[in-house]
Amino acid sequence: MEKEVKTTCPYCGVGCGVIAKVAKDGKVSVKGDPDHPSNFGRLCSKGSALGETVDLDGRIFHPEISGERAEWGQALDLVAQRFSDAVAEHGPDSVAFYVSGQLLTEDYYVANKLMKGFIGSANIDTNSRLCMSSSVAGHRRAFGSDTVPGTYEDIELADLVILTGSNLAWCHPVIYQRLAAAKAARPGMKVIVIDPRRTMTADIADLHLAIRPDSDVALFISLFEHLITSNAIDRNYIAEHTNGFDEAFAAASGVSFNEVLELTGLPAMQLREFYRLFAGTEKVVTCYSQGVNQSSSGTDKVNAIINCHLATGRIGRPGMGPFSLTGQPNAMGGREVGGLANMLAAHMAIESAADRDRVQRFWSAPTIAEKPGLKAVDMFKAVADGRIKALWIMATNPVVSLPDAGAVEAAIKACPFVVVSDILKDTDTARHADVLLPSLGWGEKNGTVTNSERRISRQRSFLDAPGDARADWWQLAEVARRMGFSDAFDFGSNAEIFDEHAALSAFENNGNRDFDIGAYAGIDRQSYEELSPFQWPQPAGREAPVTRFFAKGGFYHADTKARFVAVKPVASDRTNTDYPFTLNTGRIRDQWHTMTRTGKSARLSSHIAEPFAELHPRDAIEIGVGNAGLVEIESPHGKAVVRALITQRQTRRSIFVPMHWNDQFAAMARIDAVVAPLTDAISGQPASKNVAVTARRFKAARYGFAVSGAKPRHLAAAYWALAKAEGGWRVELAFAQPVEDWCAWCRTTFDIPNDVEPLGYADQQSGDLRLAFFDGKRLLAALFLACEPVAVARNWAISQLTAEHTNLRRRFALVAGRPGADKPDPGATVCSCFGVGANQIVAAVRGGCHSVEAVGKELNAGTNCGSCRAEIRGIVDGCLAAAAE
Ligand SMILES: Nc1nc2c(c(=O)[nH]1)N[C@H]1C(S)=C(S)[C@@H](COP(=O)(O)OP(=O)(O)OC[C@H]3O[C@@H](n4cnc5c(=O)[nH]c(N)nc54)[C@H](O)[C@@H]3O)O[C@H]1N2
Ligand SMILES: Nc1nc2c(c(=O)[nH]1)N[C@H]1C(S)=C(S)[C@@H](COP(=O)(O)OP(=O)(O)OC[C@H]3O[C@@H](n4cnc5c(=O)[nH]c(N)nc54)[C@H](O)[C@@H]3O)O[C@H]1N2
Ligand code: SF4
Ligand SMILES: [Mo]
Repeated sequence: MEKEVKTTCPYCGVGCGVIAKVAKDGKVSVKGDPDHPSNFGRLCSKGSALGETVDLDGRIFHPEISGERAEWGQALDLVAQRFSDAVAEHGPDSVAFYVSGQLLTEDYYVANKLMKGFIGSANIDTNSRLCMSSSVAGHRRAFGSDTVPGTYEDIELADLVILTGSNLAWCHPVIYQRLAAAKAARPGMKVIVIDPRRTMTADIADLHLAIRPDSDVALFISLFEHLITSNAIDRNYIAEHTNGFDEAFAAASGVSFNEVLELTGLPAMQLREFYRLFAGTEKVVTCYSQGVNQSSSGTDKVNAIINCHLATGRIGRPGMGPFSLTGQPNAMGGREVGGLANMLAAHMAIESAADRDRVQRFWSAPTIAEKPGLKAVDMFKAVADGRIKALWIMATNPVVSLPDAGAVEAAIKACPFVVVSDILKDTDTARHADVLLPSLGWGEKNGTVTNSERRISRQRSFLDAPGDARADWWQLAEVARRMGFSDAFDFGSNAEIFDEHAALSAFENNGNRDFDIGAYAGIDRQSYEELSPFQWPQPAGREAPVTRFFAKGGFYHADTKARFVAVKPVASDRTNTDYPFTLNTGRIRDQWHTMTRTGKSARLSSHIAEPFAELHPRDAIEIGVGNAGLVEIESPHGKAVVRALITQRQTRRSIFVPMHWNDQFAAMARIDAVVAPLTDAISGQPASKNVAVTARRFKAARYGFAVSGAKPRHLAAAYWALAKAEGGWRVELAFAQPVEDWCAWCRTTFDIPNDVEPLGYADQQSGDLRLAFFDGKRLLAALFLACEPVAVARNWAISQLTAEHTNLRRRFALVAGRPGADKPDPGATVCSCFGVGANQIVAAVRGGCHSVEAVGKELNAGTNCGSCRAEIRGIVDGCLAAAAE
């Protein structure tokens, strides 16, 4: 039976509404929900490809104990027993949960309740520590609460939008689309991008400030000082609603203009232009993300930004305010339930005895955590040194995503008891689980998530549970019952959990806490099923909804005033000449984190199919690596080997490597193995964007590229990077030494039956070798080898997997590695929605399409989700510039 369900995208914090359709044959397709107030029907490339990622390949269907299939009862008994034993023997702080901003609010609520109120420890932390904790800490210092004051609409209403440490075009693409549309409609609107790298987001910028890594504090305190000295501040707002102005001003005045130039590395003219635009524009929104949060000065960066908005009174009014863009779909929901080790439920403070008492009474809990628990990086240090005896990891992949990932992996291996709840059987983390529990994934699970603008939306199921998979909240509640807490965890559905969460938010609140959704306390199952997206706060009995905070003060410090925080810049320490490069890590457009879902889509994998290091041309020359060569990046913690991508977008001595690749997709590209476990002293957030490393050329005796219908196994090569492709898989390869028998290597790797003869071509002199294996008309696998990076047209080679090889000529053409004139190589995919490659776009420009719109008309490229429009513009501009030379 066909069905259509309204749900929410499980990827980024934009929180787009999605309509999922299941066809009669079970095929899932998605489109944007035109009625959802966050995206109004828009989706990005990842959201559009959701239907391709819900297959059951690689899923775990049954609980496993030590790798053996088990019944739920057995597995849950064992988990409860081992956690209870550890608590009995070593105390509550000997156990820990490491959870995720990708859990639903209901899952998160139960996890937090169990740990803080019933086990009695605050050792529950989450991957949001790596993501939002500097923003949370900055908000709490300034506002007395973790409040995002504005809404997405403010970004459209602003006359100046500052994007700092945010690659909005790739990471929050639908907000980017909304911004781009607003700017197109109102060309007077200005955009400033602050990022050491020239990203695709900078494409929309009127001003790009390529600041030195971690010089944001210097930049914003100098702006603060300028606003004051040029009298561009709102003295009334400061007097009525804030404290600490003088101290902050004094700290800012201690830094001279010349020092700011030195620290930021910016030309004076650019700095002055930045000051002028900010001072002269009333409607300013400053959006920030990981370039701000993931830093050893992350919390100070947040406060340096907020100081400027408080000083000008530009907060909580339409088109104005600081705006922390949350990363994960439910980073905000996790903060609401108090999922961080230093928070309590419903935005209450663990440091407050009154709050602790309130939560304990509400839960009728036997105990309540008395002090903050271990923050993620410290939690895994405690796992490593044996303080944690039992650990439950849920919906996150720390062996890939935590800094010093090699040490994290070793800690997990050495931990006496590790439970992992995931949807996949093989992840870098799941493979070390003592107990592996199968969870429901997107499309199967049910609950709520909160996006960056405090909007709570439903995720609804439209697919059956695969095998024995069960919801994360159910797993937690079952363990809680087995630990002896039956009454408090007697939840029959997620609606009941949401009801309790809403009731707690309103419990003895009286307007003292920002997070209040009391209007939904007592919600019945039917209304929960039908729940439309809404923004908090929604206290019981209030008529007009409040969508913004703080225009008229009303902060959550005891005196209701905001605090200016006196922050000082820190100079980046690059004195160790053994590690002269700055490694910056982050995201690419079409992959999500550790690729467990987006890695399943051939379309998404064709945008960038390999891990890479973006580096400056002069640095490339210095280390002797050419384009498409391989680079080895090393720190005292570990190594990675990735492809060189030489580009002017990068500044000297800086290297950008994506965070996504891991041991399932590459030989040695887990970049967090290289990242040092340095954190912000206040928030505990790792500094993943500024890591001291060396870079050198990785010497290979042979380079290779292969396509294969079957998934390659036992990839015996010094370098490999695997990606899903239409009709099979693609692999990039490099070998330290030539292999003696390439044919045998292919048979093992690509699972070629012995009776299939290879078709081959070898040039002894150049070292070129091509091997192809056919089963009748079908290509099973082909390998292309050379002493230099292999130049074969990738997309053409991939298309051979689904082509019919009816005659010998076609088969030889493949071995020759040459696309026929009838089938030119489309080039690397730019538009993943319509599968349009770079070469096709170049051809269209040469044929007279001189704008992104014209290319769209000709090829459809960029006309669906629009995520690739910046790249298309780059190609169009590049071709036109080349033609003009
Ligand atoms: N495609 C895609 N989208 C995603 C995700 C994904 O995995 N893939 N993940 C989601 C999640 S959880 C998150 S947290 C967000 C992250 O979203 P973003 O924060 O936008 O993404 P990042 O690539 O991590 O980093 C942003 C930028 O910070 C810059 N930066 C580095 N150092 C500095 C600095 O010192 N100062 C400044 N001002 N900038 C600096 C980097 O060069 C980078 O371009 O994305 C969300 N959206
Ligand atoms: N170097 C570097 N490191 C980083 C970052 C960076 O910029 N640079 N960014 C950091 C940030 S901001 C983030 S948010 C983290 C993200 O890092 P992770 O959270 O580790 O990444 P994911 O791949 O999203 O992991 C989610 C896991 O949960 C599983 N899963 C999916 N759905 C469900 C479900 O419904 N239930 C359960 N139980 N499991 C499920 C997936 O298969 C996957 O294994 O990475 C951080 N690490
Ligand atoms: S912007 Fe893309 S990834 Fe983010 S929620 Fe919307 S569709 Fe999903
Ligand atoms: Mo994140």
